Amino acid sequence: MHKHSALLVIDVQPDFCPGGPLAVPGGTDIIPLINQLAKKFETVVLTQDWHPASHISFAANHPGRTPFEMLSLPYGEQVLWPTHCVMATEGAALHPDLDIPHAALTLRKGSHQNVDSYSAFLEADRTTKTGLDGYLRSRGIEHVYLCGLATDFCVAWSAEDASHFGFAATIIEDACRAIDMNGSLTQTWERLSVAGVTRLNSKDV
Ligand code: VGL
Ligand code: ZN
Repeated sequence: MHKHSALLVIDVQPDFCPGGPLAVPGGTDIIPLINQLAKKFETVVLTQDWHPASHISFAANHPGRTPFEMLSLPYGEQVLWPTHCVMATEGAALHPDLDIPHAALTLRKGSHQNVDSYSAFLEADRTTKTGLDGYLRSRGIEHVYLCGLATDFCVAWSAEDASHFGFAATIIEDACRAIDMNGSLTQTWERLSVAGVTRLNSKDV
């Protein structure tokens, strides 16, 4: 792979895999493929969704609310999720089957109590940066490839922001799995194509 390309492996964590509280169907099936893909990239960044137990995105922190309802917050509409990826718990660890020893950076996101962060670049307030844009830029990266969980949330938001920050962005479609809540996957692909994000099959990487 070109030295100006990086692979972002988004949120491959037990809590998003079958058996976890926010299981993405087929979540573990993509891990062998991701391990193989990563061998093609010199620069690999892993991300972890990483929330305090008191996080604003958890339905459990809003009495009377249930998971998958929407809540209006100062920064916009927030999906209320089952409690997931609580910092330093086993479910928030990198999945033990990930085998990417050369990954140079693990980036944690979503640790501010009052703001969610699907994106690996920008929190949901759309102003607080994680610093990933600067990290990639200072390493000469121009093209970001994305894989992981979940296609229609953290992968999509990260891809859209990568494009927004001036990187070419490509989602490796068969190396992702979606939550697909109320048609969110179809809407997401439409939004991504407007943002200039491209999609590719792993065999074509
Ligand atoms: C994610 C919902 C809540 C994701 C993270 O990784 O796609 N989805 N937090
Ligand atoms: Zn989360």
